[in-house]
Amino acid sequence: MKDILSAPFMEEMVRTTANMYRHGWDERNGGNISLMLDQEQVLAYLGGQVLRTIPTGFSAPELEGKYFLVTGTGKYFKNVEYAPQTNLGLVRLTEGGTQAQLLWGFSDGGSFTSEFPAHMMSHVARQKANPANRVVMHCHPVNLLAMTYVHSLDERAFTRTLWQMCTECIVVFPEGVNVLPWMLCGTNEIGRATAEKMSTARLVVWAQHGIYGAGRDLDETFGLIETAEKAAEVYMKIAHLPWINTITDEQLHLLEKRFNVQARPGFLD
Ligand code: 2HA
Ligand code: ZN
Repeated sequence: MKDILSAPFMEEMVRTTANMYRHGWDERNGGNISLMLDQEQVLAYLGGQVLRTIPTGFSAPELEGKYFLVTGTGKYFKNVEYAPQTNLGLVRLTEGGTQAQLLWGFSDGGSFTSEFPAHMMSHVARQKANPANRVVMHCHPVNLLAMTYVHSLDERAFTRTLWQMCTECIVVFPEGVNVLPWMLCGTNEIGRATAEKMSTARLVVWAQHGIYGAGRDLDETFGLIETAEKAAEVYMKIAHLPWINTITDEQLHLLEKRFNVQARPGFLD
């Protein structure tokens, strides 16, 4: 059996958590990632022996038999690269998604992230929107967070501001961002609300908390959050200054045509 620590998906997960930490997106135990894996990918490294079974507290029949590499509750992204086996776990969902069989990791007796419901429900929503979706990522990027204190949380208004802050934004996330008002985190309720927002966009802002991103792979998802966060950073640098130039709707339409993307209907004039 090959060493799972040298699996490409493991190396990428470790690199990604380290990168996110260095961006300042994941202080202390902030943030969490789940990566959906194929059975063949997993069984190349593990015999499939179940170490223990952890109840999930929700049901997700669509995810029956699916495998996820996921960050642990209370664990620090900063530490993942030094002890992947303690800070990450690999689980298979069974019994209609109500149970998670631990196949590897959480070696100190730990468990998956407290945001597991939001992750799993978002995977269901994104798989429906695009079956190639494999990743859900949550973190606390400072400028996006700051923006939720000073900007309207209206999704059209929030999206348009981000699109106006960097030329690339409308190309990277033409569907825009969705926004949830402040809600109690770690609950099935915020999980359901996040998943509903995920059906129309790969980015969901949690006001006064952070952001959720989803995508085909870790790079795409990281890049989505990175681009939105850069736009929010520009906004936070200029929000209090006289604003004498912008990217116009006419120019945003030019970008749509040039890069063959379709902006969210109704979001451009
Ligand atoms: O896991 O980010 O939202 C820590 C969090 C909770
Ligand atoms: Zn959080």
